[in-house]
Amino acid sequence: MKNRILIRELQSKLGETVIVAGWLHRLRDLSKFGFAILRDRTGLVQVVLTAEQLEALRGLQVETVLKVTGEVVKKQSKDPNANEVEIQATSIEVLAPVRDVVPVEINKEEVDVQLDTLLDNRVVTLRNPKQRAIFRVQAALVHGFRQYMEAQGFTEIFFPVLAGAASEGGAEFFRVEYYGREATLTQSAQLYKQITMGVYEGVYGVSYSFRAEKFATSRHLTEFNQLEFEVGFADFDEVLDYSEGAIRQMLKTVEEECKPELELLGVELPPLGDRFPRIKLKDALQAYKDEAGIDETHEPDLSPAAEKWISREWGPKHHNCGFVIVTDYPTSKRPFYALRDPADPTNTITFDLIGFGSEIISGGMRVNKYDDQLQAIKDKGLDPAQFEDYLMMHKYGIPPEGGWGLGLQRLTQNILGLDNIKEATIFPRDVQRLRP
Ligand code: AMO
Repeated sequence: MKNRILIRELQSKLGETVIVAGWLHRLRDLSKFGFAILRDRTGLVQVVLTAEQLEALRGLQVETVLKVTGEVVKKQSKDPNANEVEIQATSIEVLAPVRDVVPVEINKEEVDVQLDTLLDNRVVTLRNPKQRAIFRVQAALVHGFRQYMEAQGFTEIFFPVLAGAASEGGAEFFRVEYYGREATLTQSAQLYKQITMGVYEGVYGVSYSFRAEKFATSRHLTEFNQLEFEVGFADFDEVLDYSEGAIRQMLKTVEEECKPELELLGVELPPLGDRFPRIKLKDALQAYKDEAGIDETHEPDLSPAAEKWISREWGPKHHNCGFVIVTDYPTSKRPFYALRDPADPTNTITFDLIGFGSEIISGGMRVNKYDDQLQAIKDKGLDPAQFEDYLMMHKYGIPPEGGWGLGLQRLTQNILGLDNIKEATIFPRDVQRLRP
């Protein structure tokens, strides 16, 4: 809209006549005069209405789309230091009327409804400033990821979503009818990012991952995004360094780009310490036993409770850091492409990065020799014929390499302290939900 000013910019327009546009967030009717609170993508502003203007707005529902022309004036306030502005309206135009009462109240600080109601009404609940803020933070995380990867000189890849075979093994994949034969939705970009190691040496991308999860949990979606990364000619420590570097940049970008959003959400980002602690799985389980008194030392993985403890208590206490890198997972728990430890084939050179509550990254070094990969596929009970294209890269030479995948919605959930991952997913899909 020509000459439109964003609400965020009004502060510098004191005394000027401006045009603003947005949604009628609230109407405060004081009978002889009143205020309209207008909302745009940058915030809220109070519009002072005359008796006639108020009368004209009385019949309108909240969320009516308005164009307001008026003078920017200093807002009357009891606090002499308050520096807010408001608009003295000279004209108000309805750009789009609202047909029905909004089904849930979205103009309070919180949308005070159950999660399912929040999501059923996503079309409008997303307009609440706190809901909106969550996905601004998410966008900044991705922005930071791209900034970091570009600064390393790596190449962004756009991975396919339809594939002929499942990429992570297991049964958690969706089948799709594809011109009379069966295709799957990719569980990750794993096979494709590895294939590009024969060319680009360092790649990254934002992928769509689909998992036919059997149960709804507070940390699992059936569709989510992974920030994918793969690098050649690098050793394990370098792969870990890249994961730490990316997260540091991502949180820095959030701080730079999303100050108002963090303030609105009342969130302080997790501590990052000097270096993310790196600990072997067996030592992490031992610490959990020694310090938290819970013995899971016989387990091949960290339980959700152990993940929470190590990243929210152990990491902050010992390293002033909410991110903990756990390494050395057993071969039985890792996929067919995980490189085995030459000193102990029951162990893999892999890691999970536990980020302030739960696992957010999984990764490690990969098998890069043809015979080893063929054997590993067979050892996992998979059919090598399904992996013909993938094995072609091993046949024709890829460097020693490693990488990782970061669950975007998990990271958003954890740094913002949201109870359920669906709150960190703009249009979540889970076992029950396929709308809106
Ligand atoms: P993995 O299966 O561990 O590894 O997934 C990587 C990261 O993605 C997130 N994640 C999920 N988020 C929401 N809902 C789910 N159902 C879900 N499942 C996983 C987590 C997890 O850490 N190819 C490997 C990565 C690699 O080795 O490069 C992979 O997909 O944050």
